[in-house]
Amino acid sequence: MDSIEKLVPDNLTSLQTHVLAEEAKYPEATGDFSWIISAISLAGKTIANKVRRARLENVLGSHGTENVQGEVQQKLDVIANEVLLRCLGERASIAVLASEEDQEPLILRSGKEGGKYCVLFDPLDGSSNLDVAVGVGTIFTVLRNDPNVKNAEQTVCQTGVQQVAAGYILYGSSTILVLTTGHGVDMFVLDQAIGSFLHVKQGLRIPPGNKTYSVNEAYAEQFPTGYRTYLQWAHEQGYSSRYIGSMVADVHRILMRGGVFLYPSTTKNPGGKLRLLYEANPMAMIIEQAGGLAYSGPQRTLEVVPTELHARVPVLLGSPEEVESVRRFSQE
Ligand code: P6P
Repeated sequence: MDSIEKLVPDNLTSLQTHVLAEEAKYPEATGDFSWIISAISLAGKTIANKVRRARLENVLGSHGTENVQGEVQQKLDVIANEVLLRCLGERASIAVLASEEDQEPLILRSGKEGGKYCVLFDPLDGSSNLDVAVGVGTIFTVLRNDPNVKNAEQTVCQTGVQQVAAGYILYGSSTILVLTTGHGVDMFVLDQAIGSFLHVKQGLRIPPGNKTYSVNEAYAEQFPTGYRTYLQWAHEQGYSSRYIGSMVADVHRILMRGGVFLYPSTTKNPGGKLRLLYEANPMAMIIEQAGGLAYSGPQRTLEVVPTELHARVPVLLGSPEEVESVRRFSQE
């Protein structure tokens, strides 16, 4: 298209353009997966608008209920959850939807009825930061439905290596969508003027190292000894600390600049705080696809066998050099 005079400098490659172009590479593709990504995109745009208008529309603060995790639900947790369930619920290829906010998975249809995929998500991770306008996010993962497994929770309890796709939408100073389908990591930015996620980075790679760690040091006394020793070493090495307390924002910074994010097991959360299926696994897939590493205790996160939908794990992820520095001390 070089012949066309470039009077229009605008980026005209949208998420839809990119996903359909990827789909065209696979003759056997039916378009079902692309249709799911389109639903996630629509949900993300809707949630982004509600997040930005939260204080104006008086939807900040607690919804007055607790989720399955026993955490107080923010009004926007419930709103974001409903938006995702409605957008995805209309996709005929989805068998099961599962959310951090709901105890049980939502069964939409069987494999025989066309249910090819399962979509799991944390609708608004970090939502306790909303009232102070800190970046929050939606984390999602796509799995294949196993028609031979009748129990919905068993169907979604797949190891991270089985993920078809994973991504997040960061509602920050801009609205960023990061997506991997197992062939590298792509980044899109929402242009609100035209309502489209525009493709800004292809084949995103995490910097190999960066002397920055991201952890809630208030819990340091509760960490396993090796992690405390690592922190002492990092202080001596002149590391800087960056911690937002919103996983999507913290991990996005690590993806873009390098460094290491860690949420070890603590005496309060001996199995870790972050959820395996819809937080750790999607983030681990993205970080690995970008050339980084992700561990949960001694195991590669993507190989941890889930015991239940809301299973929690410790998380250590980031630049290879930085993750290995932690592992030298944690001896896991
Ligand atoms: P803490 C938010 O509640 C969250 O689930 C993640 O987004 C974040 O990384 C973590 O918990 C923060 O936990 O214990 O440091 O407040």
